[in-house]
Amino acid sequence: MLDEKIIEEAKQLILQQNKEEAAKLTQKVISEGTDPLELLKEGFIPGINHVGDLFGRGQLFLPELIKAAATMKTVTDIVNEAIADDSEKQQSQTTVLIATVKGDVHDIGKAIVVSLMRANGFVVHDLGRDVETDKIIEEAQNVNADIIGTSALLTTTMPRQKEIEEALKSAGLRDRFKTIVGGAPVTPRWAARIGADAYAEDAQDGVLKVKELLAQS
Ligand code: B1M
Repeated sequence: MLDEKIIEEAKQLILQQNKEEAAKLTQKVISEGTDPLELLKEGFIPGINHVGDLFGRGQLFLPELIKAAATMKTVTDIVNEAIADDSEKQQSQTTVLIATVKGDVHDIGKAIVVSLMRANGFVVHDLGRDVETDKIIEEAQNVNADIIGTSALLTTTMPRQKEIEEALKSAGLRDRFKTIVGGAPVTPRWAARIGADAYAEDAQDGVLKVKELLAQS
């Protein structure tokens, strides 16, 4: 369990866009043997969400949002590396293809999802961000994926997740892959509406949903 003071410090460091101190705090927590995912979940993620709220209300501007995002990226890179080091790397036969949809460059959350899935032994092909629907489907076939996972952070890019479902159907490939959708504005209702196989709230839930989908098939 993390100390309340550390959690608060993590939130503040994101708000202050203090990359160096945020990196130091993350290293310290890892070296003390505390779960770094808890630091992300309880401290840094609420911090960046608060930044997003301030930005949305016009109380903080794009340069600050970019600096806060860079701070967030630094700490998630450190955590992702720690998760990878920690894993026993027992590779399963499950292949997941992941991408942030076209028009969307948000990839901090997706990177956490990718790391945790890899740490759980899944083979993950990460196509990056701003990826065209056709490319996602083509690559899913090339790598013989079992699951296609997509992330969307903008209400304007969520429809791309629907486009993927429709493109899979028209290519006669809908039964070939299971699909998981995630991202801050995405909801279980949206997932059901577009016909995705699962919705994942966060990285841990993403791993759980992959396991559930595999158990069903
Ligand atoms: Co932008 N942005 N942003 N942004 N940004 C949001 C999303 C916004 C809500 C902020 C706000 O206004 N309140 C808003 C969207 C509003 C809307 O859609 N209605 C917004 C906007 C408007 C924009 C721009 C348009 C701003 C501009 O240019 N004027 C622009 C768009 C660029 C584009 O994509 N075309 C933009 C740009 C950026 C930055 C580049 C500066 C930066 C992104 C940097 C990067 O990712 N490399 C950025 C950031 C950092 C944010 C906020 C503040 C934080 C996002 C984040 O990293 N969260 C965000 C506010 C918010 O989301 N509340 C905001 C932390 C991360 C760990 O969480 O990504 O949600 P998240 O991932 C979670 C879960 O969602 C889930 O697990 C993750 C781990 O727990 N998950 C999955 C995600 N994908 C999953 C996939 C899965 C499973 C789970 O399976 C496949």
